[in-house]
Amino acid sequence: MVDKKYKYNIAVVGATGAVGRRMLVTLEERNFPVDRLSAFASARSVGQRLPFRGGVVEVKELREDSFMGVDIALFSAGSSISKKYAPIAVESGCFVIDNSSAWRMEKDVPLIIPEVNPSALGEKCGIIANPNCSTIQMVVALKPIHDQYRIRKVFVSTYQSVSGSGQKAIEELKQQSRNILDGKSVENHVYPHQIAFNCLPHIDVFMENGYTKEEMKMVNETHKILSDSTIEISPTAVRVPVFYSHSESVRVETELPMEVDEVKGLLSKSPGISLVDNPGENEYPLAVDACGKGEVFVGRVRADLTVDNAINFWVVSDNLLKGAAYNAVQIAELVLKRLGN
Ligand code: 25A
Ligand code: L14
Repeated sequence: MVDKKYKYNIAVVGATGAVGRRMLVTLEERNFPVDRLSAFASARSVGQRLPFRGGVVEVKELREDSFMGVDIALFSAGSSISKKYAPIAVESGCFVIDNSSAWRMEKDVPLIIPEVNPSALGEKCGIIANPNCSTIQMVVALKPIHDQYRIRKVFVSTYQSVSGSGQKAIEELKQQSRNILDGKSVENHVYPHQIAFNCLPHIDVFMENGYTKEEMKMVNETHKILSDSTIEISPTAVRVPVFYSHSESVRVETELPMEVDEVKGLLSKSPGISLVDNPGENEYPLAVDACGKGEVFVGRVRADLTVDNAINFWVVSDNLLKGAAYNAVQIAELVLKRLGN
């Protein structure tokens, strides 16, 4: 395991992807104590040069012996790569922070949002899982409300950007938009239908209960992160033709009564949250404003019209940052703290 020392050898697996590139940027921006940075991807990307700290890092092909001498490995290359290579990386003595869904619900794998459940990191750990992007931004907003008023039910609809499905989906939305505006026909490869100028109530695969896997991740991961399976959650996940940042409409019912102004005060001083709630000036969270930022933006906080103990709000965050790369680097910082640095 990692020795106490000032700088660490870091590997990014899936470094050429939409999330991997932001992992490099976030390590740099947060001035993470990196000694050597290794960038891994598939054979397709070997030799590509990625910018890092004023220089470049050359991409290498991921192999079983890639983790020799690595202290912390950040994975974002999809579930099958994580299933195969995360145990190999742990075996070579490094911490793995995994962004895929492969390990999240495993009993001994901590599932961490640093503002919400840092203590779940535990004493010994090999693989640490980064939650799903839609779950992270919702739970950052739910946590202070749950602590204060005890949440009973959550109804949530998501408006998720295409970058969640990786770089190929970003290209698909661009190409389809151009073709439609030029009066040409469109092709779809990543999604089952045209995404440009459309909304798809379908993210990840359908399960037997009629919900999608993305929707069930929001239920199961929230229970695990908040250590409370009694919270009832009813999700609908929708893909919208937006490039970056996910938005969510959330309705929360609590055991104790809430005052809207009190909830706003609570949210505004909670870690990782920025309250943007000034409808008189047309100010509320927007995907285009959240893009490139690490916080979770909350607004449109208002009393429910049907019962006393419920509120509605709108929550927006950059899915590639707080939903993935930024949260992963924050977890890496927790690991360093645990090591005494
Ligand atoms: O398998 P799943 O679970 O269904 O996951 C599907 C995809 O979702 C993305 C990720 O796509 C993943 O492949 N993803 C996963 N978790 C995500 C999350 N939380 C997530 N997206 C958002 N939020 P991706 O395309 O963004 O990144 C894939 C990365 O994995 C590398 N990879 C693939 N197979 C591999 C492998 N690495 C090692 N071994 C393998 N067998 C993949 O590398 C990429 O880094 P690549 O060599 O295939 O590179 C893809 C090429 O795409 C171009 N490109 C990507 N991003 C950009 C870009 N070009 C310009 N700008 C960009 N931002 C490059 O040309 C690159 O070479
Ligand atoms: O489970 O397609 O983290 O938007 C996140 C992105 C699943 C797919 C996860 C998408 C992925 C999702």
